[in-house]
Amino acid sequence: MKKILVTGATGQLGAELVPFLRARYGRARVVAVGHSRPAAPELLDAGPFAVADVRDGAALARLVREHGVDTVYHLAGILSAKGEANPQLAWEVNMGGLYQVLEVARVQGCSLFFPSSIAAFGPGSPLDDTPQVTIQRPQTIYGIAKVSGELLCDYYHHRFGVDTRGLRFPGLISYVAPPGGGTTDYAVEIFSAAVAGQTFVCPLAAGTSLDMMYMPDALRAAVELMEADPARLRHRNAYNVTAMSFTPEELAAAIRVYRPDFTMRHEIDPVRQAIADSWPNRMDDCVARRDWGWRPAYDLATMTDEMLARVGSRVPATTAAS
Ligand code: VAH
Repeated sequence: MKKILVTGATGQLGAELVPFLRARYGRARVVAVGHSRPAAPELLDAGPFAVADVRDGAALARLVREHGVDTVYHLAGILSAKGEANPQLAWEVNMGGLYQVLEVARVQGCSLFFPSSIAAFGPGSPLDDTPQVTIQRPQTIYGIAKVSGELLCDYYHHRFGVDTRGLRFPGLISYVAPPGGGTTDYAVEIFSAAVAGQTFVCPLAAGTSLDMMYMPDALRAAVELMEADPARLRHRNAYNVTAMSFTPEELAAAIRVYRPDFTMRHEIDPVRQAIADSWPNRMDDCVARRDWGWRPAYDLATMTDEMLARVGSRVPATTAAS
């Protein structure tokens, strides 16, 4: 029976992956690990929780051993824009933490999920229909850590037989836990402004197209990859997966279908704009669709409809097991 440990459990993805996994495998079978105690009491009350710094390999090894963990979803990390403010720390946490987790997985025989990102691409990568295998020379510390992480996870698979698997996530859109310091955060923050009837101040320029995915699809993609027959996986780290790609004005138009009075203006954040300009406009995820049957369930219209309803009523996520 699976016993799972999730690092970064209080972050945007972790805060929803933990309840999703607990609904699927059982509350006691999912250990949530955060770098600090969560504000949300439900994360503490709903199953095992521990505080640990992912750079502390001994602490991680102890948690894995004590709980009999066989699968790690390693989500802890510093996102793209925040990483540019402190690249040394971002490298220490994102790469140092991944190395510690890989060593624990190697020694204790765990499978490992690694969340890569569209950030693993950069100038020189084809930005339209970005293929599974292409040039990857990102210019952010976050992206450099992602592409290095992909290579290190593949190394641990081929050299030591560790069952490492990863996804190149697009921007994730959710309403449970706020994103922190990403370039795609605007696509989350816009909904709070729309619901509050405020003009949204968009940090990215009109015409900036980015891949995006609604959180329920991201949760399902991670679990479906980890449950896939390994014989079908012609790639390990990491698969392109996407659901939609849009510009800020396309997202604003989708919101106006439900909120006709919604208004937006632009105040460009040069750091986020430079990062966004280096990322794909739209990834090609046909290899994930072919190898393990990836299919998104949400598009721009259905995501917008649900986000406005949820942000409007701030109901807890009902991310029941699929
Ligand atoms: C970021 N939300 O903006 C993250 C993600 C693809 C974007 O990696 O940094």
